[in-house]
Amino acid sequence: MHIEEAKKVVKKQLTTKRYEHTLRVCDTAIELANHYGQSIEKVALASIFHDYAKCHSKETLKEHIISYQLPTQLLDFHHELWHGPVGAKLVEKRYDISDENVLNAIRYHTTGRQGMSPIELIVFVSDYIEPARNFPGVEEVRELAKVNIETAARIALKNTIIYLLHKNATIFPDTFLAYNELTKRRAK
Ligand code: DGI
Ligand code: FE
Ligand code: FE
Repeated sequence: MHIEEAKKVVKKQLTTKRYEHTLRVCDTAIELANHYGQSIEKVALASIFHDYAKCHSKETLKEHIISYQLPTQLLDFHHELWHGPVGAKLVEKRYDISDENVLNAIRYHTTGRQGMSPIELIVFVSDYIEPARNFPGVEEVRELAKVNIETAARIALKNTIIYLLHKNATIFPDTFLAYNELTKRRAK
């Protein structure tokens, strides 16, 4: 699917605010793809679709997790984590997108996971640093993004884990697995 067509399709699924976030993530991700010599097409497609299911109700997301037999472990965690895996599945089914790199970048954009590819890392970090984000610590991640994408992702994960701990929230295992892997690699 071409990027312009993908934008049209996604625009219909999202609120204006969410669609504008999506376009900023896409621009950020294209810049990083250029910087790291990764496929512009794949990174753009994944970032345009990353929040495809974000505006679905909690009930609808839950129904999709059950009917598509996505990991039911998701249902034991915050519903904020559901739109990535559901979005990946819907995009695969509805638009015949089959590239695993693109689908994984959509699927894991919220939690991260162990073994993220460069394309997944770029989408993950771009979602965190797009220009309208103002999380505490985001500026450090913006600066790191062009120095070392793995370090940028590690700090984004660290900040999110700290934020969740302060809220007494649970942390999905994939988030810890991603953080641990990137931290071990850094220590070497
Ligand atoms: O969809 P977006 O708002 O653009 O961003 P996102 O898909 O990264 O959603 C991020 C939110 O999910 C973030 O504010 C924290 C929340 N969240 C809840 N539980 C977890 C979690 N994030 C991670 N990484 N891991 C969790 O277990
Ligand atoms: Fe998201
Ligand atoms: Fe997003």
